[in-house]
Amino acid sequence: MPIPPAVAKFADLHPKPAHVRFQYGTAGFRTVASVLDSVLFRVGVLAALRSKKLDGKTIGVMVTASHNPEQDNGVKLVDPRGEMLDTSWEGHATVLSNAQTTDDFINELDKFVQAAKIDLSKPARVVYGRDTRPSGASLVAALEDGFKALGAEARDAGVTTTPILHYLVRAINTKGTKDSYGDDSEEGYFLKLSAAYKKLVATRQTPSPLIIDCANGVGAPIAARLVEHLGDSMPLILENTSITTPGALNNACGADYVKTSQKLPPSLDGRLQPGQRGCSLDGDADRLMYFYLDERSQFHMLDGDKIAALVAAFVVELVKTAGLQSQVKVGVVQTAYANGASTKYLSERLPVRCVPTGVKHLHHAAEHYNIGVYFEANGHGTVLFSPATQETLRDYQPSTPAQSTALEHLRSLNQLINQTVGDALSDMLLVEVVLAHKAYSGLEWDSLYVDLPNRLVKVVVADRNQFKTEDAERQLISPPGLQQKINELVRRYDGGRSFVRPSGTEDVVRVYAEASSRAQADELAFRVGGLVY
Ligand code: 16G
Ligand code: ZN
Repeated sequence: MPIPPAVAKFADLHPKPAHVRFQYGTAGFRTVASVLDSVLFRVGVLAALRSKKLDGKTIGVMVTASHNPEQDNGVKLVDPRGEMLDTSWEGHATVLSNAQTTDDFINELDKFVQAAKIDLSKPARVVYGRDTRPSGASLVAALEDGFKALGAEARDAGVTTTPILHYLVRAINTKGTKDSYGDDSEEGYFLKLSAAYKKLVATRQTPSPLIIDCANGVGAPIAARLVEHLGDSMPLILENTSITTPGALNNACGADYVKTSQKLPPSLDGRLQPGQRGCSLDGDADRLMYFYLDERSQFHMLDGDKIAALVAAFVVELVKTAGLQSQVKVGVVQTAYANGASTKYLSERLPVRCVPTGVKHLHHAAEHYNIGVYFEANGHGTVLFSPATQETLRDYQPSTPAQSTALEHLRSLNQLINQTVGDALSDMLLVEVVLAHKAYSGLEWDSLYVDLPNRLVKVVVADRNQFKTEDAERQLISPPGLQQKINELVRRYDGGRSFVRPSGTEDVVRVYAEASSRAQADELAFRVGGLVY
């Protein structure tokens, strides 16, 4: 079947700007919003094709640039189970986005449809959403033209978070089956999370209020609805909720600001009281950073590594109490950026694997455990219960009241946790559950282990593609000889560790260093940076 003529007609309305090269990277397409119109249209076409290829299963499209500045935007595709687009299609997305003229685009499309054996007569279904960026509405209009060009049945999820969009995709595709993921609506999402949370904390004291820095993004309206659903079970105070103030999004606030500057967002000065817990979401609410002020008003950050430590230890304990330790193996997945102290803490308790940066690597590795906990240090992560484990939890017959309670908690965690992707709000409730069960304050949680001082620097190089890594990005294999020089340097630092990798999202090389003192970590990072430059 040839490409329908409507595609060329619509494509003419969305010409590709000259001299721009696009790439579908670890976070989909992401760049300044002003050049993205043609990309959005073509992604609309591609999403429809992906659905046709998968026999009409619903594909998700999220328009967001996450923690990037407000003038950026981006788009990524979500596969039917709510996971990231299959890697084998990323290259096709890149090729289609770079076809210069409408004719080139139709040619590439035709080649791709043939090669991938896509039956164009199949139905296509998509669901799409966007964050609060001012460029979102017009980019979505371009996306919708892509859907129309192939006659896809399209459902608009409106302004929503990335994790809710992933949830919707899975919920739509499992509707009416035994694997139903929940009602396929935002309301269904809130009901699922809040019901599970209330069960898990039913016999606990109401916690002290938690401040949420919403990054002036979509997390604000969504967290406000969560507040309504949680009622008295969880006092939440929303800050940085200005979603219509120009320039406010992710500006000196949000999870990425907290992680990279290791500071309290200035807007929370005087709002967060000593001893009180606070947390930051990013611009699409899939990353979470916790923090607190000690009695001397000193800021302490609780990052993705600290969340992994807290959550993994709790899950292991529940599995053991339930008497399931021989059937349910819990494991953790980290990247090279995980603080060495967290890796040590976790390795003493359960298996830990290190994989390359990027959610898809972590997610896939976590699927190999019965319960896989993964978090990036930057606050993106979740916990996966394998299908077999979910069955075990369903069928298991506990033999003591303690076993029965632990089993109920595991079942509720399985409901509370958004298993399609990292979800700041679901993760926040998860953290709150563990803190309530352990009666931990921020300080006690922080004391699980002490972070090794570390430093991350960016180095601008002539060609970052020269930098090639192996061993989960911990070793350079190119440029030749460089790794050896790094090793020689690292050996001179007490507790030293350092690695170099090309960024997947910026045109820079990143250098990470860790050592037993702040000064040594800084020095090591700058000296390794000097080798790279
Ligand atoms: C992307 C990744 C994130 C990773 C970051 C690393 C996804 C959805 N996001 O934001 O997981 O930590 O890139 O950036 O995979 P870098 O390659 O520039 O260091
Ligand atoms: Zn994000």
